[in-house]
Amino acid sequence: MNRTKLKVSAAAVLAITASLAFAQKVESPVPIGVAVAQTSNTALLGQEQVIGARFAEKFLNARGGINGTPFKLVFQDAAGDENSAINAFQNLITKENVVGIVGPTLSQQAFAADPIADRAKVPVLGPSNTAKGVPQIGNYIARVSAPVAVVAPNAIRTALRLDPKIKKVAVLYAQNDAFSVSETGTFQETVKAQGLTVSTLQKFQTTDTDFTTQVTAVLNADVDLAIVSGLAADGGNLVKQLRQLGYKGLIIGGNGLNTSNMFPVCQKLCDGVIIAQAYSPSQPSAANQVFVKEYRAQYKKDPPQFAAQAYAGVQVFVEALRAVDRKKKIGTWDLGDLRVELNKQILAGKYNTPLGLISFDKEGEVVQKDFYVAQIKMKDAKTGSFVFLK
Ligand code: 1QQ
Repeated sequence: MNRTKLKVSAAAVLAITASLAFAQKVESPVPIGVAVAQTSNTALLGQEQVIGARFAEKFLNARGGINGTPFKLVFQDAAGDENSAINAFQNLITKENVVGIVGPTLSQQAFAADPIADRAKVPVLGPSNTAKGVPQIGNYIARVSAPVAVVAPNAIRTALRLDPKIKKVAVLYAQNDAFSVSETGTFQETVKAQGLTVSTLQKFQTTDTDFTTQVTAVLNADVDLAIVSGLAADGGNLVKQLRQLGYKGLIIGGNGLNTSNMFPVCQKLCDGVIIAQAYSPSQPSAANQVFVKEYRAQYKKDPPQFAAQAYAGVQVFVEALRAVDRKKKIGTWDLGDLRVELNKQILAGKYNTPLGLISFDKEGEVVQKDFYVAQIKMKDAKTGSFVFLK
């Protein structure tokens, strides 16, 4: 009798030890992963995301964090390629024990790294993954970055308002980048839907620096509008070479050119490029007014789209964590269980962000109302700004 009792309790001890080894408490401060490009050419885009995310960390922690429990952002450089994004995600999930991840910077990277988080049941919010198909990667993948299908057509409609005589269009895109391929698809459909003609379709690589072939084709096609889908360094060089070789018509840049970090590349020749926006500093939401005020005070300029979207990504995590914490104190959750609950809560909530009021559909696609178009105005070779068009 006594021996049996002893056996049972030994088994119980074993079971408890085993469950302790697997159960993992949520750390304090609560770690939220941020895997964006801090190095490589993609850092031209990622730098603004780091600023936006840091800004949200400071601002939201100063307002109580997660109902009194602070959170911290854990950064892992996802650079500009797929492997770096995969490594960053793996580190955050298995070594840093994050509750979720804001990242990566590029859709091209999301298609490689997001499935890893999805299999590990770790919620991901894409801060700038706008290609078709990103939220459909898995149940744990959502995005705060509105898709190209919704954002990009606005640039063409605005170009037509600025110059109603546009008929012939050159379309150029980076064929080695998933976002650029997706965006050019939307641009080409919109061009046709507006009754315009794609007179030449030119491809390049995001690693290209010489665009003589493509620019020559554009000049030969005698177009009124050139539409570029690429990233910041290649896109900036292409814009520069279009102008240097004598192209005079309007230029639309896609989301990959949507940063003042492109100004050092095309300098004065960036002037006039039209870019659709998923964010405006004049967004009237209370959340944005506070964001803009504090951002201006710190950086002496208006916040750019990529900063606002990264801010929104962190904010969604924090507000969803607050809701989960109200059900059961954050520090008492098992990490695996919390990640699952957090994912459900993200999809269930509504968030009053600098992008305006956003929510998600059941696939994790962002539901957002307001979109804009801006035009680059260069003051001199180095300084310029995005002027929002009515
Ligand atoms: C994507 C993008 C990039 C241009 C954002 C930095 O929209 O890869 O989806």
